[in-house]
Amino acid sequence: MTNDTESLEQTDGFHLVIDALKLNGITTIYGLPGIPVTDLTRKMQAEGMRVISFRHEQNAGNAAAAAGFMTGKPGICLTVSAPGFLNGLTALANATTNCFPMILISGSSEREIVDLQQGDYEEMDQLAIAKPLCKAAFRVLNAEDIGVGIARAIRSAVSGRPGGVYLDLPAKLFGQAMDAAAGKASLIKVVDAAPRQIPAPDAVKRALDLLKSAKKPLILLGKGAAYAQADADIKTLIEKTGIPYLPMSMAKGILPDTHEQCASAARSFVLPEADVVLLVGARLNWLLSHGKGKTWGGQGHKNAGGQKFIQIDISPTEADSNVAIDAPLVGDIGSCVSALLAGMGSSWAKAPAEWTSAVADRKNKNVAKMAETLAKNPPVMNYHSSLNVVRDIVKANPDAMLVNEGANALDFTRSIVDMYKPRKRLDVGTWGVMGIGMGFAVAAAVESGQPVIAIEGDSAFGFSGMEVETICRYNLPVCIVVMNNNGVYRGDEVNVTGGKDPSPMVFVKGARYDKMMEAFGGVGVQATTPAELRRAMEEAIKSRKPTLINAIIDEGAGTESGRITSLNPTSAAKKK
Ligand code: ADP
Ligand code: TPW
Ligand code: MG
Repeated sequence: MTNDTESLEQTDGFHLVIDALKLNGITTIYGLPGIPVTDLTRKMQAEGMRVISFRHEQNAGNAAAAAGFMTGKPGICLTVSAPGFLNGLTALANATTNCFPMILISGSSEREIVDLQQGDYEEMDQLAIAKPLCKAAFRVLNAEDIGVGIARAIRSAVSGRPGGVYLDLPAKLFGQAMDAAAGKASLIKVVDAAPRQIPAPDAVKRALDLLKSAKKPLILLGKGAAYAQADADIKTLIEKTGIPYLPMSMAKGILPDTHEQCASAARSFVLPEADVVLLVGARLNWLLSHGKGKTWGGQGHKNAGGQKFIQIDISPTEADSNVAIDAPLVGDIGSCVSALLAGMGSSWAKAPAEWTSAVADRKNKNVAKMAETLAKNPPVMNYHSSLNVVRDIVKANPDAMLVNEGANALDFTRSIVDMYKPRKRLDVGTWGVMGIGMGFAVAAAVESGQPVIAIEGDSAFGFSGMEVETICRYNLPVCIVVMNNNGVYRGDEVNVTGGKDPSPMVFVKGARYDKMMEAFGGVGVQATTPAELRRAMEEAIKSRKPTLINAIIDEGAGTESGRITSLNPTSAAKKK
């Protein structure tokens, strides 16, 4: 029997998931197969989706998160039940922390067995576990609800403050059959998934009044500003006002770091000196010393420095999270910046020359000092002499993506390697998490089609290093540089007891990470000098072959925790 919405043909849960994703423009999946999603991955590939299959779910999840940041569409990670789900969950929580849109789709076991705790294969109440770690979590029990489930997941991930979403798909769902036409009719193409949020006119006026009163204004760009893809308006705002700006790590390149108003090299001068600070998609969290304390010119670590703040953010509850925000501007960055520009009109006065030239003086001095250090070529390669090479390579290849993790390997790369284009730099983000490297590198290559340079501490690399096989399998143009100093922060620590075990901070000395890449058919190179590093990187970019360069770094060159040594707790106990 047929009527308008019924046909002789049938569809099933597998195909409805695929059709719902494709209908919403999602064509790439990062995941790892197994019960109950093995056939789903096969069918996805058969239906024309790109399925990137990883060696560990955390890396697939990190890839999905990076894809979300780069494209503004939710990146999708697909995992198996319980342990696979948990492996992916770290990446989901990290994506949420970073405000990157991603959806973790996980298969799960039989509801009735899980709920009675009867010991099913990979039994776990995944929905309950995911909930506190992401923005939203949904479960679909019936095939006819797949369309709604995926639509809700997409909207939740990208609207408002972006973040991670969990979508639980129990095994039984995939096999459920239903009429094909009715199935098709049940799917939803999400309209305007991330609606613009226009700031209120009085909030715009308040912000402009405060900015106008500033004698020493400063603009801080965060990764929210990069994510928002409002590059042209942000550039106009900065150049029209003449205000010095500081990019946070992943905001580097929204304007080229070589821009004359970029104050990165004068950070410790502009933060305490500024009187009005305009935050664009940047939170006053630990990365900005919570907006107070010495960094900001405050007397003690709890004292504010006296700056007035304007904060552009899509989340209305972000303001006042650390210090008072005098002019919150709630809306999407594109709409907020264009409202500011409209309100400024054509006769807006530039930032006072006294301030901008003081910033320029400080900056030029520091840049000259850095140039001297970079020009040195010490007998054993260190962070400066090696990263001077990376700096040149990135300059010559501004479209390449840069992935970066580690402690010293992170901090020195961030300050030495200039970025020239928006959303090219992917790093450890808000948590300072190790392990994003290879997942981010895979997504960077897959989503951009550009060469990827991954600058990795040797410890950092170890968290996701097995994915070099994935990089070789998909033949991705990824050049990994392992900054090998034989350990975490430094490689020269010893076991103070004199016992046989090494210090907890060090690794096997002289490890050949390059051989790992060779094991899977990629190119492995050992580099002990800047010249060798340069040659190998140039060749990797040119050939687009998966490459791992084991760069030997002076094992005594680093400092504990890089730039954040002071965050290590020290004992207050008096010692005799
Ligand atoms: P950073 O670490 O670079 O300082 P954060 O991750 O702390 O940046 O801050 C990013 C901020 O950007 C978050 O508070 C988030 O709500 C905000 N945000 C993200 N996307 C948008 C957008 N499209 N419009 C406005 N704010 C956004
Ligand atoms: C998930 C703690 C911060 S940085 C780091 C660790 C272990 C590695 C630093 O050594 P690396 O870099 O990468 O060799 P370098 O150049 O200084 O020698 N576990 C997680 N996240 C974090 N941040 C840690 C541990 C950590
Ligand atoms: Mg190291």
